[in-house]
Order: sequence, then C-alpha cells, then structure tokens
Amino acid sequence: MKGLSGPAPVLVKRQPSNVVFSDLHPRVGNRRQEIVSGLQKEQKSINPKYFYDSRGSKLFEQITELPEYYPTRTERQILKSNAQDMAECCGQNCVLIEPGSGSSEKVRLLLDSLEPAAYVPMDISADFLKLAAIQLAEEYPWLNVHAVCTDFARQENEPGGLPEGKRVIFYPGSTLGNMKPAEAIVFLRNLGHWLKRDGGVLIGIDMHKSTRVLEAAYNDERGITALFNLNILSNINKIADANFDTSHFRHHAFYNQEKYRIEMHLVSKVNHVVRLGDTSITMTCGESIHTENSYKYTPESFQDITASAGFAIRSSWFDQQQLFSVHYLELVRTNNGKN
Ligand code: SAH
Ligand code: AVI
Repeated sequence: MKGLSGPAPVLVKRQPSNVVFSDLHPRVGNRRQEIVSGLQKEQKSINPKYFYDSRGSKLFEQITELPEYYPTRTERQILKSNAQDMAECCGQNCVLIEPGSGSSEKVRLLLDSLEPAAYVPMDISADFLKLAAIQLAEEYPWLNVHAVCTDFARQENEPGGLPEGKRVIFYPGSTLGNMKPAEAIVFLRNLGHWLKRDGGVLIGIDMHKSTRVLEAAYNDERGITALFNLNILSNINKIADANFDTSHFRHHAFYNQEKYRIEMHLVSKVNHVVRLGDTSITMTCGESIHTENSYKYTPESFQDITASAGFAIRSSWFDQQQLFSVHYLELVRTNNGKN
C-alpha cells in the first residue's frame, strides 16, 4: 500500500505484511491545555475522548458485553442481517475508513460481503489500535489494513495516501452521539470533505427510548460503566501531570429528557483541590465534572442533522424494536455538481 502524505508509516514489529501503522496523535502539551481549560469552566468538563487509554478501551469492550448495554448487540444484529444490502450501497473495492475503530469487531461482519480495497481503522487509543489492527490483518490476510492513531475530530487529520477508489466511512456504535448536535453537523460536514464524489457514510445511531432502558444501560449492576467513567481521571493523571484521587468521586449517569441525551458525570464526594501541572482546581463536595453526553435520536432529528451537514439518507436499517439504527448517507449534490 502507498505511504501517507504526512509522517512516514512505521512498520510495527512482529506484524503481518498487510498492516501499516501511522501515528498522528496530538502533542501532550496541547492535550494538557485542553483538559485544564475544560476544568476551569463553571460546569467542569472533560472531553470523552480521554476515556480511551488501553484500560479505558478494555473497559469499553466489557461494557459492550453487559446485558444492560443493548446498543452493541443490537447494532451487530442489524449489520449481520443486512450486510449484503449494505455492501450494495458501499460497492466492492471501496476504501473503508472507520473513525473510532476500537476493537474493529463490527467491521468483521461486513468484510466478506464488502471486500474493500483497504480498511483504515482510526483511533486515539494507540496501543489498543495496534493490537486490533494486527489481529484483524492476521485473520484477513487478503485485506490491506492501514491503521492511523489520531484524534478524528481534527479536520487536518484526514488520512492521506490511501489507494484510489470510492471512499466509505464506517462510523458505527453511535459514536456521533457523543457530540453535541452542532458539533455532529460540523463533524459530518468535514467527513464529507474526505469523500470523493461517489463516497458514502455507513453510520450507526442509537434511538430515543424509555428512560428506564437508557439509564440501566449507563448504570450497569456490575459497575463497569462506573469504572470506565472513573478511568478518565487515571488517564488524565498520566497525560496532564495531575493528581486526581478517584476515590473522591462517584459515577452519576442520567437521561436528560429535554436534551435527549444521557449525561455522565463524576461527582466529588468531598471538598478538595486537584493539581494539574502548575494549575490548581478546587472541587466542592457535590460538584460534578461532566464527562460524556450520549445523544439519542429520533428518525426525524437524525434526518435534520444529516440534512444540515449536506447529506441525504439513502437507506436505513433498524432492529424490530427500533432500539438502534444504521444508515447509508450520500452527499447531496447541487445543480452545478458541487457538494
Ligand atoms: N467503532 C467501535 C468502537 C466505538 S467506541 C464500535 O462501534 O464498537 C468509540 C471509539 O472511538 C473508541 O475506540 C475510542 O478510543 C475512539 N475515540 C473516541 N474519541 C475519539 C477521537 N476524538 N479521536 C479518535 N478516536 C476516538
Ligand atoms: C462510544 N460511545 C458511543 C459509548 C456511548 O454509549 O455513548 C460510550 C459509553 N459510555 C458509557 N457507556 C458507553
């Protein structure tokens, strides 16, 4: 496979010959500044991308297997049952790009029908991404795997140097739901720039449903989601020279019915001061750090988002209970043929 038009792809040791790895991860200094400014706001917040170090990625994998967490098994079922239809939308020999690829489990459900020219998993969790890419390349020796460690929200991180051909962005898991609607529109619009004229986006979206089902999915009995939430502080201790004590915080997740979103917070159990490098952050007892939104959509609200981003929904697939959905999006063309 050709190299990227950025830093040269580095061959990882002991890897099969059909995988390359590129590291476009932002510098530590920039990340620390972003984290500190979120914690200096009136409602303290941390970007959910900081959940995902190796431990966070493993905890997320455990979440996907919990009985309460319906999204993963439901989306898998939709992908399995409709792989052929989806492959027809995407076309064979496409370059399949997955922002936030995690374990790359779901793409396995499509590969045999799709036979892509290349698969480009992109993730912020570098070590987890490498292992997942190597494992996939070993299982599918015919597949070119071009793994990129990057923050997918950074527009300039468009993967370059990929093989020619139609580009399809595979964005399952309702990861779009972790962005506010306005951010989701900008993100989708930017993805549109990655597509060639005939490209498309195959995207998984979680649906609005009863508060009981939603809140159970983010408050599992085994407490894995709580560990996942608290792990964001451990990760920040490593990357921002901080001294969060996770025992001072408790997990809190609830459905905000007005905003159609699950909110995850970490609530301070005591008054205390946290240090991040030279900066001190005061936490009062009962005050929270907002760590994640997970927006749930109706067919209408998702249609609005895609239209605002310049896309049309060509096909949609649901499970019987309409818990989850997968959609194939194409860019809307104007009369002069431009997007
Ligand atoms: N696509 C997989 C994993 C979804 S979990 C699935 O559907 O099962 C979300 C994934 O996105 C995680 O692997 C996380 O590491 C990654 N991620 C989250 N924010 C990111 C960002 N800003 N840039 C790159 N990867 C990100
Ligand atoms: C990755 N993302 C779509 C998951 C979600 O459901 O919003 C992350 C997650 N947070 C708690 N549980 C799972």
